[in-house]
Amino acid sequence: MSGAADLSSFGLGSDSFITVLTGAGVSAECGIPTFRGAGGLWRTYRAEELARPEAFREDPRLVWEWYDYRRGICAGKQPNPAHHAITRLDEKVSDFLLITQNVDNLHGRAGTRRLVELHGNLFRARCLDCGAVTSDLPVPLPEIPPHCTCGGMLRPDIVWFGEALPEKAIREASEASRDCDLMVVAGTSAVVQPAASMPLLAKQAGAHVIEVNPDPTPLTPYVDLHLEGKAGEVMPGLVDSILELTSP
Ligand code: BV8
Ligand code: ZN
Repeated sequence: MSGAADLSSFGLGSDSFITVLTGAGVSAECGIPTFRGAGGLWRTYRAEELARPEAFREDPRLVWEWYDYRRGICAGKQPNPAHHAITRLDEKVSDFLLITQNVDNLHGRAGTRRLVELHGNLFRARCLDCGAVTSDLPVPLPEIPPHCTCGGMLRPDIVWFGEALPEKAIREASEASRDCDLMVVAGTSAVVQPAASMPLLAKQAGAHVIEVNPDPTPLTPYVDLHLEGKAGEVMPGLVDSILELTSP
């Protein structure tokens, strides 16, 4: 389905603040398994079992093997038309922010600059001892678990279940959710908090919310428009429709 839509009733103009919230579904057409879809398994584990601080404490090697496996998958993929469509919004809309739950770095590689990574990034790691953050770890890792130049063990710079999101990311994303005129929610099952509450924050603050997903989600009953389809097929047309209304 094309994403071209009649948004004339949304009252959008050149001064509109446009936000986009993305989840793993936006990267599905790159061949990256989503979390809760069929491909969400690795060996015999589910993401929720390994993406936890307790799992890392118990077996840092196993958790790093999982992350290195995912780093290898993502490093070999290219952004898809959905990533590029979002970058077009970033380049052409004066007031814009992408809020992503994704850690695959594909939005950054597609050239989107105004983005908040709620859950961190697969290609960054943080030292447990000195706190230094590095983005220079080779793919695949030469040693598992990797160590910092200070000798401390590195952990993925990822927000695990039960961990607080980075303060700055939460603040920026929540403010944008409350201030925006339109939020496009693409490729998320809308179950993981606090991200899943952000479209409701936007709606309650008076924004219009558009959902792009082949399937309904818990958010669907609350959105102004649900475009049923794959993000790579829907987003380019939807972005065209938005830019028609917001271009000066
Ligand atoms: C926090 C990094 C508090 C890891 C991720 C009960 C028990 C325990 C905890 C909780 C609980 N209830 C609530 C919680 C909190 C918990 C939570 O929400 N759990 C859920 C599962 C119920 N949240 C947390 O723990 C968060 N922290 O609350 O901290 C706190 C406060 C102060 C001090 C201490 C603590 C932390 C959450 C972050 C977890 N980390 N990622 C890693 O990647 O390894 S979350 C992980 O899920 C990914 O980031 C992913 O993005 C995210 C959400 O999943 P989706 O992106 O939506 O992906 P999913 O597979 O689910 O869905 C894909 C969708 O795409 C589907 O709808 C599908 O239809 C669609 N799709 C498929 N193909 C396409 C498509 N759409 C478009 N196009 C396509 N082609
Ligand atoms: Zn260190």
